[in-house]
Parts: sequence; C-alpha cells; structure tokens
Amino acid sequence: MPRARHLASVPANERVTSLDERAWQRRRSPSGQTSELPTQVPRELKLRLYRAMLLSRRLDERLMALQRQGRIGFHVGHRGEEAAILGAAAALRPQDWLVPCYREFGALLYRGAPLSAYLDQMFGNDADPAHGHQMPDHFHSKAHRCLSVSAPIGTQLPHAVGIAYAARLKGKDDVALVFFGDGATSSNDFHAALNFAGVWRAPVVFACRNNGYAISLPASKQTASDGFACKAVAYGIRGEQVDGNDALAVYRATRDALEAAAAGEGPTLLELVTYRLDAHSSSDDPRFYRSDEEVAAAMAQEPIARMQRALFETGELDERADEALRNAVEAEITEALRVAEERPKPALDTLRKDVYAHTPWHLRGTT
Ligand SMILES: Cc1ncc(C[n+]2csc(CCOP(=O)(O)OP(=O)(O)O)c2C)c(N)n1
Repeated sequence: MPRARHLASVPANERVTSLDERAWQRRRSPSGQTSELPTQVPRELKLRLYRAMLLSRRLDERLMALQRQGRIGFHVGHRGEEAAILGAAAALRPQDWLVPCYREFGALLYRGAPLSAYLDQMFGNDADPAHGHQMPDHFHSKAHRCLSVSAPIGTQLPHAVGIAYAARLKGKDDVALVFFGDGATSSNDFHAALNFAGVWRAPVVFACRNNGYAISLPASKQTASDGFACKAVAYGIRGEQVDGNDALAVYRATRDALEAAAAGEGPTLLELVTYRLDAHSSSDDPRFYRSDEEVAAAMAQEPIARMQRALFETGELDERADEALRNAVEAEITEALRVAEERPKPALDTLRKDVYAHTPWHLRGTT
C-alpha cells in the first residue's frame, strides 16, 4: 500500500484523488460528474447502495418535516452526504465496528439494523433501545457493532482506536470505522487518536466527512493546511482525499483501507469531500452564514442524482425500475413511521433502567 503523500506536493487540479488515480481521472469529467463507474463493483451492490441512499434522503426529508410539526424533538440528518456515509458503510464486513458521529443513521441501517428500531429511538417510544434516555438521533446497536452516538465532538475517535487495538491484541482481524466531521479535527481527541493509531498500527479507518462546515464555521477556518487528508502524514499513516459525492469512489477507498487495516498494514485517514445541503441540525438556520447560490451550486453536484445518472448510463437501471424503487422506499418509510409514532411512550420506571444498579433515594417512590 502507498504511504500517505503530502497533498501540498500535488498540483491543485489533481487534489481530489482516489486510491486508483488513473481510473479516477478517467471517471472525472470537467464538470465533476461521474461518467464511468468502476466495473469491479457488482451491480447488486451498486443497486443496494443506491436504494440505501434514496431511503436515507427521504427519511431525512420526512423527519425534518415531522420535527417542524412538533412530532419529534430533533433531527440531524445527512442530506447531501449520502455517498460519503453509505459508500463507506457498504465496505464494512459484519465483524467490523461502526463508530458513528451523529449523521450516520444510514450506515446503521445499511448494516441491517431495522428501520423500526431507528424510528423507535427517534420517537423515544416504549421500544426505544435507549429507553427515552437519549436525544433523537443518538442511536446505537450492540447487535450491529455500532457504538452509541455521543454529543461531544471528537470523543469517539480514541474509542475507535481502543477497539481496533484491542481486536488486534486478541488476534482478531476486526477493523473499526470511525466517522467525524471536519470540525472534529480541531479537537484534542482527533490528534490523540491519530497519534496512537499510528504508533500502535491499530486497524482503524478514520472517515472525515468534510462537509464544508462545523455548524456555521467553514472548514477553511478549521485548518490552514490543504484539506484534512494531509494531516495523516504527521502521524505516519496513510491519507487519501476522496470525492465524497461519488459513492463508488468512497466505497472503493474505504474497502481498500479496511483491507489494509485487516491485513496488519495499519490505519488510514480518509477525507471524504462533500457538502452539507441542509442545516447543521433542526435547531440551526444556515441562511445566516451561507448564500443560496453556494447551496444551489452544491445541489448540482449532489450524490443521488449523480449515481442515478451513472446507473442509467451503464444500463444497470432504467426509469421504470427507478420509479418502482422510489415508490417502494416511500411506502416502507410511511409504514415504519406510522408504527413508530403509534407506539406508547415508555413507562416512567424506565427512567432508571440501565442507569442505576440500585435506585437512589431521591428517585424512590417516583413510580
Ligand atoms: C466538545 C464539543 N464542543 C462543541 C460542541 C458543539 N457542537 C456540536 S456539533 C458541532 C460542529 C461539529 O462539526 P463537524 O465536526 O464538522 O461535524 P458536522 O456537524 O459538520 O457533521 C459543534 C461545535 C460539542 N458538541 N462538543
């Protein structure tokens, strides 16, 4: 595997790179649109990935509407970042660990978590795996090796390194894939995690979703370096900058990084260059800090239309099949939302569940 290279030494017009540079250059037209998909990715996987992206997009839109109607409390979505998140998730093997930030519910679903379980958490109903203890979108799933979302930025990165290193000590080839945003690279935990991962050669893949902003702060104000992938150099690990709106480029880069990690070749930092089309969360109003023109320009590069065009071009999907897929996704979401919203709220005594071994005095007699 190639070692990380310093992106400052790469001409500006070539800086968005994938692991197979020449294939990448062929795929990249001057408008930045994908014109040729890698043939080695099976059609079945491409269609599964495309369906998962459609499902995530529509879920985002529906959940944001529900939040505005006061039917759920909060939502933090990944509209525009579907290729970065699902392309990476598609590369995971069942034994690998998913260490999310807070936008990766699509990755959890891709791994096989039931949509109902995610929605139970969103509504905080009586089937919520977190028993109503967490904010919406703070999901987890032990069965799918997905850690719990935690609100502080960057804290999941050292956890991922610890999990990966422990797996290696136990002689297993499990790899941890950890997601975070560009803003998290300003946290101490980012630097501690990359440093230890480099020293221990821990089998971990760092997936930085460079979506342009940390709430209102542009990525350019997080760093003076040329992007984030080059930071890998300082820690002696591989770094790759990938077009994060190209689901298959993300899939291939993540798959190669996971394979290298599982083979004992150490960690990789992937910078997935994408754009956050929506607000940071349902509590944010991005009109205060970015222009409509900027969002419209990003919309023209958004990953779902791009993947659809590419699948149409190769003949792997046609308009009728696409429409059927979209209708099926819509029906699945509508039904799952209906069921989750109709479930009762948790009983009051779940307040203490998984929190205290013994009920403390001030909560005794509350239920
Ligand atoms: C330690 C800490 N500081 C500040 C915050 C407030 N905060 C919540 S999200 C966020 C921005 C994170 O941006 P980024 O890492 O780029 O992820 P993105 O939301 O863009 O996916 C901040 C500063 C926090 N949650 N934790």
